[in-house]
Amino acid sequence: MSETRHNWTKEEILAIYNKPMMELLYEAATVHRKNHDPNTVQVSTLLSIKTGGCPEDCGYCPQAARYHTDIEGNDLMTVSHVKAQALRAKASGSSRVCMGAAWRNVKDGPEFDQVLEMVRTINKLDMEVCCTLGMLTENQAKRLAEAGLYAYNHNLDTSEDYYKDVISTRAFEDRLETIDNVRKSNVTVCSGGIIGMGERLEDRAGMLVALASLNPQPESVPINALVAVEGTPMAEMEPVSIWDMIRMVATTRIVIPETQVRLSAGRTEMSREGQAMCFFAGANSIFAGDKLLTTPNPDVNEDMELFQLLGLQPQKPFTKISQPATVEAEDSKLHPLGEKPRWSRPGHTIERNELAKENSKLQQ
Ligand code: SAM
Ligand code: DTB
Ligand code: SF4
Repeated sequence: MSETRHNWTKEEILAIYNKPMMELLYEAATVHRKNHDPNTVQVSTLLSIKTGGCPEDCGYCPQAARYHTDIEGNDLMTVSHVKAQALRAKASGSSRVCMGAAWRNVKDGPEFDQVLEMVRTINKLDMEVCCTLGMLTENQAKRLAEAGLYAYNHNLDTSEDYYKDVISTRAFEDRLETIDNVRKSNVTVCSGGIIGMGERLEDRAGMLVALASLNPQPESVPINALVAVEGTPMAEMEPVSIWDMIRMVATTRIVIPETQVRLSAGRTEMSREGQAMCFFAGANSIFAGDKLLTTPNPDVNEDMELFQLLGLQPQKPFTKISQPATVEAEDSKLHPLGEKPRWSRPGHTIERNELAKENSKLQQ
């Protein structure tokens, strides 16, 4: 495994981001191969369980009540509806369901109890369950963990410096506090950000400094390209260039080597070749399904065609890399680079070769 560093400086990260493209791709792909199976990509399905009407003012978000977008707000989804959607996602190859709510923070009460029931229900389907519900207390994180939550998504979104230009109703520090609360439970952390919001390259690097300095680093890092939605303050932003996306994915892979880098919002604007370059640069996770939370996403069949074309396989649920220290000697034979990752879920270890077998079964 690559050595995981938590003390990256902005200057070092910028130097990586700005390397000649071929150097950057080679370095990122090398780190990727040392830490992951480069032919396996996690497929996660988003489900908006509570859409619109959010009191926050995140400048990018179509679900903020104060902006005049076309979003129709709705009540919290029922547990049976969530179960039906999760089953559909599983049938189409997803190993994870991520439930999103347009909330500022979680409030104890019947709605949170309903979310806990959703978590228990999806957990029983042998899928990873992720939630993104806004700010969370330590006690709420522990209750989600007890219900079987596998991951909690809470993005830093941008650098600490630029954060206040994007959101005024909460602070960067509040985001870190929620991530800390999640870490106090045994739920894994998913945290990343958005590019294309008018930030400088220094802000992209600053966000990666903050993510890389978390100890442990997040288990997943979603990289979103801004979906510029009419009615939001960011409606007129220039689309993100594919080259920026590739550079951001590659840099993330290098500074957060063990994480799953998720190629998140913005894939509808990317060619197949562009996405393939992102996978080569170290992206190993996508959101699948024709909708993200409220905006379009590529069709599942198109994604599966792309997987076929590239020889990629969907990752099995509960597959993650643990720390390198506790590896069985056996594994070294399987790794051309001589490194020995161990694949596990809490309380359950999958040998690297078993995993490859399981993954190829999934493809048949
Ligand atoms: N309300 C919760 C929160 O803010 O943490 C959870 C839902 S919120 C929609 C989850 C994430 O979606 C945001 O942190 C942001 O990174 C991403 N997001 C929202 N709108 C987006 C957009 N227009 N383009 C790209 N990413 C977006
Ligand atoms: C993440 O980083 N991106 C997802 C998920 N985590 C929750 C959300 C993307 C939302 C894009 C805009 C929308 O569809 O509303
Ligand atoms: Fe609300 Fe989350 Fe959208 Fe911000 S990103 S407006 S908190 S739903």
